Amino acid sequence: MRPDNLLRNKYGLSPVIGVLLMLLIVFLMGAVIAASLLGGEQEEKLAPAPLASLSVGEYNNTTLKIDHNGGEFLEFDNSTTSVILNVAGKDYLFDASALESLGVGDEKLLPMKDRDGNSIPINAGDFATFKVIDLRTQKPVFIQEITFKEGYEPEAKYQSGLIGYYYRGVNFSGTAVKRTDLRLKFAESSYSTARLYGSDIENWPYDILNTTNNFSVDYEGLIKIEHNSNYTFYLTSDDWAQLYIDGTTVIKEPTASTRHAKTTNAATIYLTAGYHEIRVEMKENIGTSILHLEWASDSFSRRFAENFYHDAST
Ligand SMILES: [Ca+2]
Ligand SMILES: [Ca+2]
Repeated sequence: MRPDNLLRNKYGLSPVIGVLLMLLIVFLMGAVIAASLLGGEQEEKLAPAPLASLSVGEYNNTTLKIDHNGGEFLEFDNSTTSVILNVAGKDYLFDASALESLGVGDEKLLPMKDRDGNSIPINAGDFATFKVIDLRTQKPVFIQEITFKEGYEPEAKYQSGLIGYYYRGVNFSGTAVKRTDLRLKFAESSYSTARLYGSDIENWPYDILNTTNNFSVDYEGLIKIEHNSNYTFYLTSDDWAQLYIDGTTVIKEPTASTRHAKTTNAATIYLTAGYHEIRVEMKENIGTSILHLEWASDSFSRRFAENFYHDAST
C-alpha cells in the first residue's frame, strides 16, 4: 500500500482516523460506566459521615452534657478542635479545652462559655446547631441540632453595688477600707440618734470606720441605665460631695469649703441605655454627716439612686 492510501481508502476515510475514533468512543463509554459505578462513593467523600457518635443535651441552664456513644476517640484543645454553637446565624466558639477528651462511654459537661470566658446567650426555644470541627482537616467530626428548652441567661459580668473606699481623714489618703454599697443613703446628727433613722443609715460609714467625724469616701462603679433619657441627680451632703459620670464632673461642690451644713445640688444629664461609669466623693469633718444620692427621669419620680454595679474582676 502506498503511503497516501493510509490516509484515504475507497470510502474516503483513513483507517488510522477510524481506529482513533473507535478508541475514543470506547474510552468515553468506559468513563461513563466508571462514573456511574463510583458515583455513590464520590458523593460520600464530599460529605463524610460523622466520625464520632455523640449526643448533646441540656444539663442545666449553664451547661451542656455530652455523651460519646461510638466512633473515634476525640481530643479537645482549641488549636486542633473547634466546638461551635450556631444560633440564629451566629457562631459561638466554646472553650473546647473544658472537655479535654471524649472516648466511647464518656459523659462530660461543657459549660456554655466562649473562649473569652463569656456566657453563650441562649433563650428558651432557640434552635441551634452544635458542631465539632477538626481544624487539621477542616472537616466536621460531629453535628447535632438542638432546640433549647431552658434559657441560658448570660452570667452577670457585673455584681450589684458600688465599691466604697472609706478613708479616715478628709483627703482620701492612707489605706481605704472597702465595702460594697447598694445605695448612698446615710445621715446623722450623732451616732446614737442616727441609729433611730433606720434606713437612713443604710450604708453608714461608722460600721466600718468606727468614727462619725473626719472621714472621706470614694464610691466607684457603674450605673445601669434602662432607657435613653434625661436623668436628674440630686446629691445631698454634709460636708462636701461631688458626682462624676463617665469621667465628667456632673455635680461640682460649689464651695471650696469642706465644712458646710446639709446642702443639695442637682444636675441633669442625658444618658443612653447601658452601663455608665459613676463616681461619688464625699467628705465629713465634724458634726452631722450626710450623703444622699437621688435621681429622677421622665419615667420615674425622685428617689434614691440605684442600679449600681461593679466589675467583680477588679
Ligand atoms: Ca459627724
Ligand atoms: Ca459635718
